[in-house]
Amino acid sequence: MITKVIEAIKKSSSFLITAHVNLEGDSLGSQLAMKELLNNLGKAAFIVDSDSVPEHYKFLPKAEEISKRIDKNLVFDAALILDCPTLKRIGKVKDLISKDKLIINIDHHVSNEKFGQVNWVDPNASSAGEMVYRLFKEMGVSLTKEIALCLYIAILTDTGSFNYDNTSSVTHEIAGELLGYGVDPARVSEDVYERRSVADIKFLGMVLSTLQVNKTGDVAYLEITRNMLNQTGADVSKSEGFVNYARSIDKVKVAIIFKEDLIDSGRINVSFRAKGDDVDVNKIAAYFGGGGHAKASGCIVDGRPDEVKRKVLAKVEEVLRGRDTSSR
Ligand SMILES: [Mn+2]
Repeated sequence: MITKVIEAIKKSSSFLITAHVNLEGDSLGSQLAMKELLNNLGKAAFIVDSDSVPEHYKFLPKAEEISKRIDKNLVFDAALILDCPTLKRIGKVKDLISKDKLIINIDHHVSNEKFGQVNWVDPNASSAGEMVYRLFKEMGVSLTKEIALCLYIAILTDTGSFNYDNTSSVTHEIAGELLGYGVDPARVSEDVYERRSVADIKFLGMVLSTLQVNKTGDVAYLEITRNMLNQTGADVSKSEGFVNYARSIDKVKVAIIFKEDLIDSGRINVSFRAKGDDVDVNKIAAYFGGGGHAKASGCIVDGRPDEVKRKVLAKVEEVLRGRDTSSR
């Protein structure tokens, strides 16, 4: 609950802020805004993330202050974790959080495991950014253009530019208010979506050429191999959103992208997107130990690429044909 979060914030004086691996718009925007909120309340706060800030998000205000250093001597009272359904998702930063630390968990994933002492999980929120916005309002801290920009990007990216069904009138009202602080939507869209390199577009072309569709035409999937990254010189963070090309095909209900893990070749990162209300892909991801939202989820599956593909596709077919026996 938000009130418990506010209490916990008031009680502590120094905070470690972190979010999930594979940083994107929501995790970055919500963390940067959170740090400003805490600083404005006279608290010490620093952001440490397991992964680096992707090149195309480095324009975010104070993004350069985000550290990757796992310094075991860091002193803080509470760890504030944003946009993470499980504690494991924070990656190496977990090593900084000893058992005695207070964990404040703020998230909007329906699959959240409530791993904190204080948990505020709201699956109806469009984004972690929207939840941080609510903290600003509840705690009476005023926004600036820079904070508004961070929150706007969090909301914009997590709603697929206000296209997904986590978009509500509230989302638009908040976005409208944020624009009032001087955020320029055309400029933001250019910064976030239109600063691709030639290598990125060639990479996209290569990924699209792997497109396959099942016999019934309701499952479409794409593949990313390490080889493609080596060949094009592209960076894997640029594949955010590629899965939506598979989802955009008429009659497709489930779109999947299989990404070869960059560190461990024996595992595949699988992302799911659902279209329409027939399939809850959070349940499919959960079957493989992952999670997320009903319309967007992910998991990591151990095995060779062809083997993982076969297993995952079989499960998706089972759910689609209503033969799912694993509901839990
Ligand atoms: Mn999010």
